[in-house]
Amino acid sequence: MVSLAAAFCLITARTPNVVLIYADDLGYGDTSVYGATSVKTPNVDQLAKSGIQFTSGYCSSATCTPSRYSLLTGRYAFRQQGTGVLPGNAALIVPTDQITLPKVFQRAGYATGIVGKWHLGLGDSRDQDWNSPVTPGPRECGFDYSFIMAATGDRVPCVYLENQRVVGLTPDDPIQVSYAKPFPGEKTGVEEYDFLKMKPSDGHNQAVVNGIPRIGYMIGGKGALWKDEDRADVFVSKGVEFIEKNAAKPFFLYFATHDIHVPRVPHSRFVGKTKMGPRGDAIVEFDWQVGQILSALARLKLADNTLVILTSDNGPVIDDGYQDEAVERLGNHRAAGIYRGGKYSIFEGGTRVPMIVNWPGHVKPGTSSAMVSQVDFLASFASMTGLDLKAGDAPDSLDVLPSLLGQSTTGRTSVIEHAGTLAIRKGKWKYVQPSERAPYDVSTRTELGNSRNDQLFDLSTDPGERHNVAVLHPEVTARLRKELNEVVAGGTSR
Ligand code: NG6
Ligand code: CA
Repeated sequence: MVSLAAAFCLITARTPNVVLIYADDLGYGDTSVYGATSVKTPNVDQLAKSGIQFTSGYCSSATCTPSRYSLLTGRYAFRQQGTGVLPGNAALIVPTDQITLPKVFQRAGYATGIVGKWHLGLGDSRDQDWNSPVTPGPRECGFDYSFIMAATGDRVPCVYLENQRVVGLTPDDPIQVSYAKPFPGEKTGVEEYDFLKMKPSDGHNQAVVNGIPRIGYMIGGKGALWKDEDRADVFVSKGVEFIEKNAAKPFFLYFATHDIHVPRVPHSRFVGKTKMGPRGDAIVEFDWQVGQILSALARLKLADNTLVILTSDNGPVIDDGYQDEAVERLGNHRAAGIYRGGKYSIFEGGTRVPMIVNWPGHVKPGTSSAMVSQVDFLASFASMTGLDLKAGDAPDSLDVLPSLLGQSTTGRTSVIEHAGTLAIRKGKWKYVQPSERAPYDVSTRTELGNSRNDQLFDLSTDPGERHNVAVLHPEVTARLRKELNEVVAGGTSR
């Protein structure tokens, strides 16, 4: 008879470490392996070519917070109010009494860590004291270790938190954060306009940190303020340190880069590496980070026992509120590949994202058209580590492990896409529910995809969603509308 402890060892002995590299705003067509020619991404390409490159990988929503919420909870974000793009002082939105992706790994004896962008709120109210440990946060969600930025690069507080404490803070210079009004004496992006390193194209005119205007106000914490140019180096060093410290145990590292989100301020090593300006250079900086994580795994002889997933939290955006020449220097680069729309959009460009799974010697290299969503990672890794999910846990997470490992091409049969408006993709069909929302966003120049009428697209012949065939196929439209409504009303889809 196998003792419980021995059984535990048997399971953990054969399950790999997992490193999830989560890009911000990286579009389907932004890497060379997915078709880009104006930027070279050798590390991403190598990962894809020696692993499985998915062509129907989805994030759950066309913006950051809801996608990250779904990734960690296995629940579609449209089910919970308050999962839209959060300010930097939002309270934690992930329920701490429920299963999460890192808790799945913790239960299997893994060390768990997050390095990078969080953007799921911290603390239990909007008046957190940033001068003390801010809780609840990553730890209460299942991460043993965290080194994070609270929200986005363009939102205050512009500091890192390590294990939920602001890094580099000194007692004589406490930090204060507000999303309501500037602090007495604080100079904003409006007053500092002429001196800004990067000027806004929309919004982004409040606190000025490192010469860059942000959203929200803050004062104090001078020794804690980040330098955008160093962020990739900082995250890489913390990510590699986590891997080194846990090399002897199984570990799960959620490595969530700031790249290629705005403000795009890559390190001088990457400036000018593409003709596309900061947005292209940020892709190169992202690719460099991927390379650094992979070489650390190789150096520590962990590569063969580590499953690496690379994906993005939403589709691409070109002008996201700063004058960084992304539009002017785009050339013929198609950030969403053949797909229409991008970040914020219900068209495929919003949620169909790059997705790569690599596990040397275990997954057979190739491409896969299996439909998989990031909301499925929780149930899939529960399956991999032998954890039975209870009814009600992770209500939208499906076990697609065989597809993730390239042993099946089935994947899920349908997926919900979310950009405020909801859509359902099933096989070749995609149905978009009618919406009163605007069809186009002028400031980001995004085709949002909304229409007051039902929309139906045949993605097999029309991946670019140009021809609404809802009136030609009323029965398909009705069937998909019904299925979408059932997923919404049912509270679960598992
Ligand atoms: C928008 C910001 C944009 C970006 C986005 C969130 C303006 C004008 N635009 O409100 O710059 O921060 O929110 O991006 O402020 S996400 O990837 O975190 O969802
Ligand atoms: Ca994002």
